[in-house]
Amino acid sequence: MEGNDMLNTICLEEYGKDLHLCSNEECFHALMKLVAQKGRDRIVKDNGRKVYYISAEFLIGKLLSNNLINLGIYDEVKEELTQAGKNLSDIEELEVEPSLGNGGLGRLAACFLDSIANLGLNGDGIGLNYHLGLFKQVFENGKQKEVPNPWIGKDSWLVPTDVTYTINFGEISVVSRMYDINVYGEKRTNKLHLFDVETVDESIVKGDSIDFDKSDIAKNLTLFLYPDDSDEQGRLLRIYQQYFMVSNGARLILDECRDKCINTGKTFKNLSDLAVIQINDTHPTMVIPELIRLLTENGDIDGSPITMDEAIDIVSKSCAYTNHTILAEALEKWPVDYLNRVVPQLMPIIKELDRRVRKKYTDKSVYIIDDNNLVHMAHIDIHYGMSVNGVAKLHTEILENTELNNFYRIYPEKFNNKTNGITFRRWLIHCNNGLAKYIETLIGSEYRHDAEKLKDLLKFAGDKNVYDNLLEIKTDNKRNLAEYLKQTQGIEINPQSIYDIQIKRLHEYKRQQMNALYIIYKYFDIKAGNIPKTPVTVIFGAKAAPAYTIAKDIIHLILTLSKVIEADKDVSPYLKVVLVQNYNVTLAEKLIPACDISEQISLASKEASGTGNMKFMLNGAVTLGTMDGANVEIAELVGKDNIYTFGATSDEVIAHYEKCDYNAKKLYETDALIKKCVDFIISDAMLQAGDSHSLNRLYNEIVGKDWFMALLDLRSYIETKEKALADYDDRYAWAEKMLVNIANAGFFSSDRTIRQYNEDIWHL
Ligand code: GFP
Repeated sequence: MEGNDMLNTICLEEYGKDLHLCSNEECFHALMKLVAQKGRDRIVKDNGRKVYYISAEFLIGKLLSNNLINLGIYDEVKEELTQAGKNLSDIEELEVEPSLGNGGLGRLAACFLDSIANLGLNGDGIGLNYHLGLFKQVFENGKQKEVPNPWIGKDSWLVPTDVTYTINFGEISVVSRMYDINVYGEKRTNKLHLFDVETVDESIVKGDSIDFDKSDIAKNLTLFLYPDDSDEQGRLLRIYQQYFMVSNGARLILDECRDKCINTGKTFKNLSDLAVIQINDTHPTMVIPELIRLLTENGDIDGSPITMDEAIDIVSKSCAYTNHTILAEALEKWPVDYLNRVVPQLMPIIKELDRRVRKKYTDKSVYIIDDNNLVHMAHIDIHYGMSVNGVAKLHTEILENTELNNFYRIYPEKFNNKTNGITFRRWLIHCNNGLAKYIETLIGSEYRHDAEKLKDLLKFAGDKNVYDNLLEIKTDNKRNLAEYLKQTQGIEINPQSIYDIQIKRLHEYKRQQMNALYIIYKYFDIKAGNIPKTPVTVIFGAKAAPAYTIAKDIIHLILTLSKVIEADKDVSPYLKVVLVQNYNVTLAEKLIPACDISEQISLASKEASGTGNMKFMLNGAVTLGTMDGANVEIAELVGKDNIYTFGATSDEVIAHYEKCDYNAKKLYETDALIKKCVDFIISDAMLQAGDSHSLNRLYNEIVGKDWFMALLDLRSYIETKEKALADYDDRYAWAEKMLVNIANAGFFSSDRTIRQYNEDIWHL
């Protein structure tokens, strides 16, 4: 068939045999070739203004199917493979997922690169090539163990380039090399540039651990993302990594702009006409002083000098900052002493930036260097960038009115909101192709380019035939997930049960512990004879940061609960608890299409946006959540009948923190239900099945502190979740909620978000 032997042609060239005779490995390799061939036509000459998205994380996921979709050859390739007796998903299993991110921050960066390329915009990513990734999570004796997660194999999408720089630190210099991953879009091919150090040495990692000599920078610089920073060496290493990323990035940007200047008769004074640098969270902040340093030290393209005033002006017009959290722990502050040791060449510039702020403002809270000699990275971004954005309506309001109010009063014009989004190409068309195709039979394929068109689905409200089909697709996905978990993790779940899913980084503010307390409630309820009509499977996926003790205790609690419930034959047929091992993008792609209830239960005001919430809704799950982050916007879009909200409002929570009047112990002592649930953590059954030290520590933390107020919302959470579970049994009423959620998800396309970044900030 014409056009349908693309792969076969490559197989003949590469292996001298037909596709059907090739192994899956050979097919994978041939597919990579095909993608490279097709993507080549879309390489557009880089002229004009370009956005550089700098980020410590890019959680890109497997790329094969995504690339085929973005190149518009997915269906054809799938068909050709099927004809040859091959299966695309089997081949995809061979691909190793790049381990270059941690959570929502990194996944957002990946969705953004996808949308930038698909909208035909000129924009590349800049990050680091961590060889062993974040870490791979394995469970041993009911606890998380971290092991290296090597992902760069012979068939990786990384392409080495001849771009290299010598990067100087206080005491040493290293030589970098840039590797590229192509980002294919419908309209153009962009790049993700990942910098690496030539001397990196994986063999310094001790055995099957994530432990290594933190002082040997030349060998360890690009081993891990977020290496343990619980000691001074670890914190210094983070600064080494950050400077390495931005110094390489800054040089690349200036080199590319130099070429463009020569072609267009511009100079570095016009840098902001040629480059806009989006700083993703505070990790890349040093790009600001580094660019200023390079401009003042090296001068303009013709060698003429650039003054400090000019350099600051040029850089301030080119940089924009995105804030992703209001948690103090994540707003980085580096001791002057550390910066002096690692990047002494930047300190005079940072001091100069601070001096200028002090000259203008008396309010100490906006200084860059505080009285304790800490450098507030976000303050550099805000004073010396042209835009500051939050990532959901509520989050931006909190930044403006509370967290960054002192800055907002100085620079109201810089503040803006860009509600996050997700790429529908990965999070619907790829991961839930059955649903995507079905939607197409109802409303046509236009929604693929204009996500708002999903609203047309509302015409089918009340159509039982459509409801039957939606429910059937969901059931298929649930069966597929059950099979996948059985095959890959040996976990058995019941596809007839309700899938209630919470997948995200493990953090107390995201409140996996509150979900665990609900499970305990449910356990008692079933024990008391209240058998649910439909069994429930509560599924978690979460990694805990290696040095975050309480988060690891929560993992232990979930795994221990899972064991205790499994062993209890009165309860286990109706309630199952699962924590999948090593949650990543690949697993998310299987979990999300299969989900019935999407858990978005952060303490109001703490989750800047969330993006999992959007993926779930798009795939027909119903949200159970607090009025936090983008949940607020989801609730506005779907209406109160199609979402389950509960808990304290963000104003109430902020007031509790201000007045310091939250008292977990009192709630525990005065509410018998709460006490019963919390006490179960250290019951005989749990202590026999788990580790008493860890369970006791967590119990004490919850009763004595509960910083993220799980006990405050526990009662309303239990009530609301019970209501959602009961509603599930009215299948058509539930299907209507599914339909309304899918139909209203269009707003959360990252194509929309990127259009807004472009209109308001980038102007490409
Ligand atoms: C962070 C925030 C989320 C937000 C993402 C992307 O994600 O609320 O949606 O950034 O902006 F917390 P995590 O890294 O915490 O998952």
